[in-house]
Amino acid sequence: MKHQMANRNLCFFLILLLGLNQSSVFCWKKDEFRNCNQTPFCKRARALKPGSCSLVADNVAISDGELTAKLISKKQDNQEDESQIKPLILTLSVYQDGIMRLKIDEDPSLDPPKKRFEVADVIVSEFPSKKLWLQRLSTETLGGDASPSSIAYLSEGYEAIIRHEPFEVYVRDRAGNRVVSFNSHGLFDFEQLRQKKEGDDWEERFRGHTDTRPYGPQSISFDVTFYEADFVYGIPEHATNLALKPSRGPGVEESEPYRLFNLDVFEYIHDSPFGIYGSVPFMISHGKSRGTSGFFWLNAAEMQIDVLGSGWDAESGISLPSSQSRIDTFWMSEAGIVDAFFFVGPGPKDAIRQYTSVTGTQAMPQLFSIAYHQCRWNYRDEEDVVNVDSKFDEHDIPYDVLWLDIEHTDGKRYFTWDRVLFPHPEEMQNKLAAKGRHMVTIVDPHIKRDESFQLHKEATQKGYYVKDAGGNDYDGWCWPGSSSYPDTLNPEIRSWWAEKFSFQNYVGSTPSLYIWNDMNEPSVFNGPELTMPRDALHYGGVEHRELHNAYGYYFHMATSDGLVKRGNGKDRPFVLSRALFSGTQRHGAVWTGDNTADWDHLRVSVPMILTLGLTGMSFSGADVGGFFGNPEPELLVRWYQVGAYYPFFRGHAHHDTKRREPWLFGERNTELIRDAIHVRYALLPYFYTLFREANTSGVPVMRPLWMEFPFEEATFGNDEAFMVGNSLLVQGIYTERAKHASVYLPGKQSWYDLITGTAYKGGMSHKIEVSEESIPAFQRAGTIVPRKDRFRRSSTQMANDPYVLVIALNSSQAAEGELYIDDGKSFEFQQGAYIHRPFCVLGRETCIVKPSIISSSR
Ligand code: NBV
Repeated sequence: MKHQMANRNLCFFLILLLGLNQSSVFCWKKDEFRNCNQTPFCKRARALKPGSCSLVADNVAISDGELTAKLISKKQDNQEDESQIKPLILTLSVYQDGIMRLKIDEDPSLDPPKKRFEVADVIVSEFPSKKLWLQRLSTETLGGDASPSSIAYLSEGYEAIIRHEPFEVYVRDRAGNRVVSFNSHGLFDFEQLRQKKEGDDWEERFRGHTDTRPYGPQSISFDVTFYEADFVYGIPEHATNLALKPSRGPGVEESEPYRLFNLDVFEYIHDSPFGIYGSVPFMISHGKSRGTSGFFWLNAAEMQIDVLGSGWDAESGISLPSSQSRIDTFWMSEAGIVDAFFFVGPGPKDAIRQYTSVTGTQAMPQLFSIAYHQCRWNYRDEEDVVNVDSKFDEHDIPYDVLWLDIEHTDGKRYFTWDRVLFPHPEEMQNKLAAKGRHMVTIVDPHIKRDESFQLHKEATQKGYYVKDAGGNDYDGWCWPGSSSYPDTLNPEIRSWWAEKFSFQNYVGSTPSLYIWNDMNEPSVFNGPELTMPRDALHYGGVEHRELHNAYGYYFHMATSDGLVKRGNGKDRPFVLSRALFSGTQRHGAVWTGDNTADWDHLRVSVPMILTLGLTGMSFSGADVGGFFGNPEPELLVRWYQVGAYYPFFRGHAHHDTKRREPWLFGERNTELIRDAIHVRYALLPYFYTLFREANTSGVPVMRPLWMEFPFEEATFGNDEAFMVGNSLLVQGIYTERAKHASVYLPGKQSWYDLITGTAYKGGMSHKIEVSEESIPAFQRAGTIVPRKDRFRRSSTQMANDPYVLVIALNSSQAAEGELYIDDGKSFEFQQGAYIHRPFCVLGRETCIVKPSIISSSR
């Protein structure tokens, strides 16, 4: 750990010493993290040749409404063959709304050495009831095949097919066109658990760390093909483009596969397939001729995914049914089972609705939490808090939440206060609350191993910590020094953890205090790749390698449950988490971690947030201003102007940076930042309405252009501009001293500049003049955007202010929009205590209000 800290300090020291421009310096320690070649399962899988899978589907039948089969090796009768695998069990089930689920696991009746881990608590409880009971299978020989295929009904327009030999699974439409397929290139490989034999060396070593790997190799890999696809997107979290570039193939500069492994990456760079804090194994494809489809692999072990450039399989001899465009991908995971979901789309919003019907939609946030947040590592003491708070008022800048980072605690013991710096925490929170403001404190998962710390004593006595490979409480190094980590995979431990947030247990907390979970990948300074060893043990004998990517998810879930419990289930929680996994959207907000104050990071924040949105996580943002380094005032202002449209809007900075509250850069810059924040406050009713849409349908608040204009090819690769809902288009400015921006405005209708009202024609690019005052933003003709135009100190104080409807007529003089209102705080909206009003201005046609909008008020 000393070494780690020394590195971090050295990195900053170098920056200071050299006085270099931040944008040209990065201290990403590539060598601290494994690449594919240093990761045996990845290296092995990447070396597989198309067609190497020798499995055939046998005993294909219907049982309990599902299709079942055994996957047997063709080499079955060769008893001498060491590589022979035992039959695997396959089940294929179908669900309402075009969802197919494929599971492949070892056969429990053949006594594998261990039950492989199936990720629990991610699939929503309602999902199983959407299963369609399969009744019939037709078995036919398709195309030029020698062996039969079994065909099952999937939905109105689609069928699920399992080809027996060679084994392949796919979805096709009724016209016979394929949509998504699995193992079409014969790359499926499943390393079965086996007893260790003499001479087997299963250990893996990396930079002085040894992984004992007591169960040996257990990886899984396979290929997935998307048909009629122009691009693939998704699989966050990476700092890279929205449309995923191929990682190998002819003419492609071979790169690492996209890695999904939750890691605390110090000073991550702005364009890389390396894994950072979160993992969502959900990919979406989109193309102009067919639309969208999706594939999700529910698996929490390390995953690596290749996007294969066309022609990668030229020598394989495998030819797939013709498709204008096809994108092949290759998925590899260290452990777990195949639990895969195929989504037919065909619209972008359909695919997201289908995915979120499995993993849940965005939790409805409290209204205050979608307003502006002010954070810094650290606001030093109560006086600092009072000053910052009053300066916002002095400068007439609204804000809703003030954050306290790790230094507010007593020696990094979470749930405590440094009583010298923060002697009156309740009073401090109450003062903020009097202005309708809130506070957030940080609670990380590393618990200080200090005998006099009650939380540690209790966790030790109850046996609530994650264990090391030897069965002792795992002891790692983090901010407090020697630390242990609660095993929140266990529901009992989650509920114990949740209790810690009661007002009685969390001394000094008040109802206006909310929580921030950081370092929950988990980050361990002296662990391999700065995380927990893969052979550490969890509840039920689950190895850390099997659930690593979901560790932070369970911790976030337990924290969020804690906030619900403390208010007797009345108020919605607010918990920001750095680590994330599929389903995180149900538990709160996320942000993109420790970015850097440079233009590239400002630019990449947009595709990063868009990608999170595509995978159901609407409530996300990036540190405004950049966490590391000191932004030039121009960059800071531009960041506020883009950040005002992030679903989660928070300014934050590292403790080594200069103070950067909005009023510290001269009057003009203060004014510009104030204006940017005002834009957000004015649009709060619109944002809140969009959050409700995300909450009911999964469709994200911030959207790629192609989600609204799915047939307009010019939008598919555009990740510099984005939509907020269906009505606003925003173009970020990512360069210094920009005078013009080229903005593509899609669709046949016009667009109106948000500030000047100037109309622009849709379906073309415009060279727009840019000033320092704002970034280009437009309202689409034919829409109505609700706003509140009176500025107050906080969103809470705007509660009774009048609404303003901004109506942008289209060429038929018509427009429509909607407004969602509830108490902004409680769960009563779930009982119908809300108003959801559609608006519509009559043009020449009859005004038809979307039937999906239900109005309700008690
Ligand atoms: O708690 C300190 C920081 C926090 O400010 C930041 O937002 C997190 O992403 N934390 C990481 C730990 C240290 C980072 C160098």
